[in-house]
Amino acid sequence: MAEDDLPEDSKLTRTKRLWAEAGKFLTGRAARPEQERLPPGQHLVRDWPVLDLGQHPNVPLATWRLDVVGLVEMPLSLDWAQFQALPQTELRTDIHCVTTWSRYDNDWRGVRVRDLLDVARPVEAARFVLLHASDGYTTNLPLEDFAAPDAILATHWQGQPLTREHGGPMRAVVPHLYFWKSAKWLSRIELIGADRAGFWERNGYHMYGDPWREQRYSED
Ligand SMILES: Nc1nc2c(c(=O)[nH]1)N[C@H]1C(S)=C(S)[C@@H](COP(=O)(O)O)O[C@H]1N2
Ligand SMILES: [Mo]
Repeated sequence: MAEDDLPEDSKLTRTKRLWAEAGKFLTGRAARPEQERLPPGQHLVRDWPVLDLGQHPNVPLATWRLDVVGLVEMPLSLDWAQFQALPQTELRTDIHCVTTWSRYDNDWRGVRVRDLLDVARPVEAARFVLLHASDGYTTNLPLEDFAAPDAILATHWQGQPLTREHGGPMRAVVPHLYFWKSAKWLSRIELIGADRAGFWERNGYHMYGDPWREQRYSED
C-alpha cells in the first residue's frame, strides 16, 4: 500500500486531529518512571486493544523483508531466515497508548533493535529514524530512542507468534514512548539526519511522545 493512500482524511484521522487541537486526555501532570509506574492520565487494561488505521496487511514469511536504508554504512534487505539468524532476545515491558490505556508486563521475543543496528552501522550524521510499515503507516523517532536497550523488533508476545492484528509477523516495540511509535508490520527502517514527521505526527501528535511528560500532541 502506498503512503499517500493512507486515510489522511478519514473520520478517525479527523477525530484525532480534533482531540489533538483540544488537548483531550491531558492532565498537565508530569511523573518520573523511577517513582510511578503508571504515567499521568493513563489507566490499566488487562486485555490488549487493537488500534490502527484499519488495514491489517497479510505479510507471508516467504515474501517478508526488512530493509534498513538511508544513513547507514551497510544497507540491509533481510529475508525472514536472515532476520531469524540475528541474536534473539526476550524481554518484558509495559505499553502506554496515547488513548490512555496502559498494559503491564508484556513478554516479547525478537531481535533487539541494537543488534540489528550493529549490523547496519548508522553513520555519524544519522540522528532520527522513520519507520515504514506494510499498511503505509509511518512514524518517526530519534535514533537514540530507537536504539534503547529495551527496544525490540518483536515476533512473539507471551510466548506465541505475534498475531496479524497486532503487527505479525514482526513489529517494533519502543516501550518508553507512546505506543503509536511502535510500528506494526514493520518493513523499512530509514535512517535520516533531520527529523521528519510520520503519519500521526503530521496529524497533530507529538514529534517525540514521552508518556511521562504527557507529550500526546504537538505543541503548536
Ligand atoms: N503499521 C502500523 N503500526 C501502528 C499503527 C498503524 O495504524 N499501523 N498504529 C499505532 C498505534 S496508534 C497504536 S496505539 C499501536 C497499537 O498497537 P496494537 O494494535 O497492537 O495495540 O500501534 C501503532 N502502530
Ligand atoms: Mo494509538
